[in-house]
Amino acid sequence: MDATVTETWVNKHRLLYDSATRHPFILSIRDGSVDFSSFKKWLGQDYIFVRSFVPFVASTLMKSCKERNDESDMEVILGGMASLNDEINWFKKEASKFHVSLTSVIPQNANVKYCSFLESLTSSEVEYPVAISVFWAIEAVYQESFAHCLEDGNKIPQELQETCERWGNEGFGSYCKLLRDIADRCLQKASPDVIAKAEVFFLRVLEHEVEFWNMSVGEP
Ligand code: HMH
Repeated sequence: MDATVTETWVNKHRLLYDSATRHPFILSIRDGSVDFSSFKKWLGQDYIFVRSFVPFVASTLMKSCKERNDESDMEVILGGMASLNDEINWFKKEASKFHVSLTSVIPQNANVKYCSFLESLTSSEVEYPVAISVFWAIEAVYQESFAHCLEDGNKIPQELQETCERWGNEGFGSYCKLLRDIADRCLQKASPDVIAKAEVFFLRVLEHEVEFWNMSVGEP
Protein backbone atom coordinates (compact mmCIF):
# COMPACT_ATOMS: atom_id res chain seq x y z
CA MET A 1 0.00 0.00 0.00
CA ASP A 2 1.08 3.57 -0.67
CA ALA A 3 2.33 5.63 2.24
CA THR A 4 -0.22 8.05 3.64
CA VAL A 5 0.44 11.79 3.54
CA THR A 6 1.38 11.98 7.22
CA GLU A 7 3.73 8.98 6.83
CA THR A 8 5.40 10.75 3.94
CA TRP A 9 5.85 13.89 6.04
CA VAL A 10 7.27 12.05 9.04
CA ASN A 11 9.75 10.17 6.85
CA LYS A 12 10.73 13.24 4.88
CA HIS A 13 11.28 15.34 8.00
CA ARG A 14 12.60 12.58 10.21
CA LEU A 15 15.39 14.61 11.81
CA LEU A 16 13.09 17.39 12.95
CA TYR A 17 10.43 14.87 14.00
CA ASP A 18 12.96 13.04 16.14
CA SER A 19 14.24 16.24 17.68
CA ALA A 20 10.66 16.95 18.83
CA THR A 21 9.94 13.42 20.10
CA ARG A 22 13.40 12.51 21.50
CA HIS A 23 14.33 15.80 23.06
CA PRO A 24 17.04 15.81 25.77
CA PHE A 25 14.36 16.81 28.31
CA ILE A 26 12.33 13.70 27.44
CA LEU A 27 15.46 11.52 27.43
CA SER A 28 16.32 12.88 30.91
CA ILE A 29 12.88 11.85 32.20
CA ARG A 30 13.41 8.39 30.73
CA ASP A 31 16.88 7.92 32.23
CA GLY A 32 15.97 9.51 35.56
CA SER A 33 18.50 12.35 35.34
CA VAL A 34 15.78 15.00 34.92
CA ASP A 35 16.17 18.22 36.81
CA PHE A 36 13.01 18.75 38.88
CA SER A 37 13.15 22.50 38.46
CA SER A 38 12.91 21.95 34.67
CA PHE A 39 9.98 19.65 35.21
CA LYS A 40 8.20 22.24 37.34
CA LYS A 41 8.84 24.89 34.75
CA TRP A 42 7.46 22.64 32.02
CA LEU A 43 4.39 21.93 34.18
CA GLY A 44 3.50 25.59 34.69
CA GLN A 45 4.14 26.50 31.05
CA ASP A 46 2.23 23.53 29.68
CA TYR A 47 -0.80 24.43 31.78
CA ILE A 48 -0.91 27.78 29.98
CA PHE A 49 -0.40 26.05 26.64
CA VAL A 50 -3.23 23.59 27.23
CA ARG A 51 -5.61 26.43 28.07
CA SER A 52 -4.92 28.03 24.71
CA PHE A 53 -5.06 24.68 22.97
CA VAL A 54 -8.76 24.39 23.93
CA PRO A 55 -10.07 27.18 21.63
CA PHE A 56 -7.96 25.79 18.80
CA VAL A 57 -9.50 22.33 19.25
CA ALA A 58 -12.95 23.92 19.51
CA SER A 59 -12.38 25.71 16.20
CA THR A 60 -11.28 22.43 14.63
CA LEU A 61 -14.44 20.80 15.96
CA MET A 62 -16.52 23.52 14.26
CA LYS A 63 -14.67 22.93 11.01
CA SER A 64 -15.30 19.21 11.22
CA CYS A 65 -19.04 19.82 11.70
CA LYS A 66 -19.19 22.05 8.64
CA GLU A 67 -17.49 19.50 6.40
CA ARG A 68 -19.50 16.76 4.82
CA ASN A 69 -17.48 13.96 6.31
CA ASP A 70 -17.62 10.87 8.39
CA GLU A 71 -19.75 11.49 11.49
CA SER A 72 -17.15 9.90 13.72
CA ASP A 73 -14.70 12.80 13.14
CA MET A 74 -16.77 14.99 15.38
CA GLU A 75 -16.85 12.36 18.08
CA VAL A 76 -13.08 11.87 18.04
CA ILE A 77 -12.49 15.62 18.35
CA LEU A 78 -15.13 15.93 21.05
CA GLY A 79 -13.38 13.14 22.93
CA GLY A 80 -10.19 15.16 22.62
CA MET A 81 -11.92 18.16 24.17
CA ALA A 82 -13.14 16.00 27.03
CA SER A 83 -9.63 14.75 27.69
CA LEU A 84 -8.37 18.35 27.72
CA ASN A 85 -10.85 19.02 30.48
CA ASP A 86 -9.34 16.14 32.48
CA GLU A 87 -5.90 17.41 31.60
CA ILE A 88 -6.58 20.87 33.02
CA ASN A 89 -7.71 19.31 36.30
CA TRP A 90 -4.71 17.03 36.32
CA PHE A 91 -2.39 20.03 35.89
CA LYS A 92 -3.98 21.70 38.91
CA LYS A 93 -3.56 18.59 41.03
CA GLU A 94 0.00 18.00 39.85
CA ALA A 95 0.96 21.66 40.37
CA SER A 96 -0.14 21.56 43.97
CA LYS A 97 1.84 18.33 44.46
CA PHE A 98 4.98 20.07 43.15
CA HIS A 99 4.21 23.41 44.83
CA VAL A 100 3.90 25.24 41.52
CA SER A 101 1.54 28.21 41.65
CA LEU A 102 -0.33 28.16 38.34
CA THR A 103 -1.75 31.63 38.83
CA SER A 104 1.69 33.20 38.97
CA VAL A 105 3.27 31.47 35.96
CA ILE A 106 4.60 33.99 33.47
CA PRO A 107 4.32 32.65 29.93
CA GLN A 108 7.76 32.44 28.37
CA ASN A 109 8.60 33.59 24.89
CA ALA A 110 8.45 30.17 23.22
CA ASN A 111 5.08 29.54 24.82
CA VAL A 112 3.67 32.93 23.83
CA LYS A 113 4.75 32.28 20.25
CA TYR A 114 3.27 28.80 20.20
CA CYS A 115 -0.03 30.05 21.64
CA SER A 116 -0.31 32.86 19.10
CA PHE A 117 0.41 30.36 16.33
CA LEU A 118 -2.54 28.32 17.63
CA GLU A 119 -4.71 31.38 17.83
CA SER A 120 -3.96 32.26 14.20
CA LEU A 121 -5.15 28.79 13.25
CA THR A 122 -8.58 29.25 14.85
CA SER A 123 -9.60 31.48 11.91
CA SER A 124 -12.38 30.09 9.73
CA GLU A 125 -10.10 30.81 6.75
CA VAL A 126 -7.83 27.97 7.82
CA GLU A 127 -8.94 24.83 6.04
CA TYR A 128 -10.08 21.76 7.97
CA PRO A 129 -7.31 19.47 6.57
CA VAL A 130 -4.73 21.98 7.81
CA ALA A 131 -6.30 22.29 11.27
CA ILE A 132 -6.77 18.55 11.76
CA SER A 133 -3.18 17.85 10.67
CA VAL A 134 -1.89 20.39 13.18
CA PHE A 135 -4.11 18.91 15.88
CA TRP A 136 -2.79 15.42 15.17
CA ALA A 137 0.84 16.59 15.13
CA ILE A 138 0.54 18.38 18.48
CA GLU A 139 -0.94 15.36 20.21
CA ALA A 140 1.38 12.91 18.44
CA VAL A 141 4.56 14.65 19.64
CA TYR A 142 3.52 14.24 23.28
CA GLN A 143 2.28 10.70 22.73
CA GLU A 144 5.52 9.57 21.05
CA SER A 145 7.69 11.41 23.55
CA PHE A 146 6.10 10.02 26.68
CA ALA A 147 5.54 6.56 25.21
CA HIS A 148 9.30 6.49 24.58
CA CYS A 149 9.89 7.33 28.24
CA LEU A 150 7.81 4.30 29.23
CA GLU A 151 9.61 1.79 26.98
CA ASP A 152 11.55 -1.05 28.62
CA GLY A 153 14.61 -0.13 30.58
CA ASN A 154 13.37 3.25 31.76
CA LYS A 155 14.41 4.80 35.06
CA ILE A 156 11.56 7.29 35.34
CA PRO A 157 11.49 8.93 38.77
CA GLN A 158 8.44 7.70 40.67
CA GLU A 159 7.01 11.24 40.88
CA LEU A 160 6.94 11.54 37.08
CA GLN A 161 5.47 8.14 36.27
CA GLU A 162 1.94 9.54 36.12
CA THR A 163 2.96 12.30 33.72
CA CYS A 164 4.48 9.77 31.34
CA GLU A 165 1.41 7.56 31.55
CA ARG A 166 -0.95 10.47 30.87
CA TRP A 167 0.35 10.87 27.33
CA GLY A 168 2.20 7.60 26.85
CA ASN A 169 -0.66 5.23 27.64
CA GLU A 170 -2.20 2.99 24.98
CA GLY A 171 -5.55 4.76 25.02
CA PHE A 172 -3.91 8.06 24.18
CA GLY A 173 -1.98 6.22 21.48
CA SER A 174 -5.20 4.93 19.88
CA TYR A 175 -6.73 8.38 20.04
CA CYS A 176 -3.70 9.83 18.21
CA LYS A 177 -4.04 7.11 15.59
CA LEU A 178 -7.68 8.09 15.05
CA LEU A 179 -6.65 11.73 14.63
CA ARG A 180 -4.00 10.65 12.18
CA ASP A 181 -6.49 8.59 10.16
CA ILE A 182 -8.84 11.58 9.96
CA ALA A 183 -5.98 13.83 8.88
CA ASP A 184 -4.86 11.37 6.21
CA ARG A 185 -8.37 10.93 4.89
CA CYS A 186 -8.85 14.71 4.62
CA LEU A 187 -5.43 15.26 3.07
CA GLN A 188 -6.09 12.59 0.49
CA LYS A 189 -9.06 14.60 -0.75
CA ALA A 190 -7.41 18.01 -0.40
CA SER A 191 -5.99 20.18 -3.19
CA PRO A 192 -2.19 20.26 -3.70
CA ASP A 193 -2.18 23.81 -2.29
CA VAL A 194 -3.89 22.79 0.91
CA ILE A 195 -1.65 19.73 1.28
CA ALA A 196 1.44 21.91 0.85
CA LYS A 197 0.12 24.38 3.42
CA ALA A 198 -0.65 21.60 5.89
CA GLU A 199 2.90 20.29 5.51
CA VAL A 200 4.34 23.72 6.29
CA PHE A 201 2.20 23.95 9.42
CA PHE A 202 3.18 20.43 10.43
CA LEU A 203 6.81 21.59 10.35
CA ARG A 204 5.94 24.69 12.38
CA VAL A 205 4.37 22.48 15.04
CA LEU A 206 7.55 20.42 15.26
CA GLU A 207 9.66 23.58 15.56
CA HIS A 208 7.40 25.01 18.26
CA GLU A 209 7.53 21.72 20.15
CA VAL A 210 11.35 21.71 20.10
CA GLU A 211 11.36 25.32 21.33
CA PHE A 212 8.89 24.41 24.06
CA TRP A 213 11.12 21.62 25.37
CA ASN A 214 14.17 23.90 25.06
CA MET A 215 12.38 26.51 27.14
CA SER A 216 11.72 23.93 29.86
CA VAL A 217 15.37 22.96 30.23
CA GLY A 218 16.75 26.45 29.66
CA GLU A 219 17.40 29.35 32.01
CA PRO A 220 16.03 30.87 34.14
C1 HMH B 1 3.47 21.92 24.22
N1 HMH B 1 2.34 20.10 23.06
C2 HMH B 1 2.47 20.82 24.17
N2 HMH B 1 1.72 20.56 25.25
C3 HMH B 1 0.80 19.57 25.21
N3 HMH B 1 0.05 19.32 26.32
C4 HMH B 1 0.65 18.78 24.04
C5 HMH B 1 1.44 19.10 22.97
C6 HMH B 1 -0.32 17.64 23.93
O1 HMH B 1 -1.55 17.86 24.45
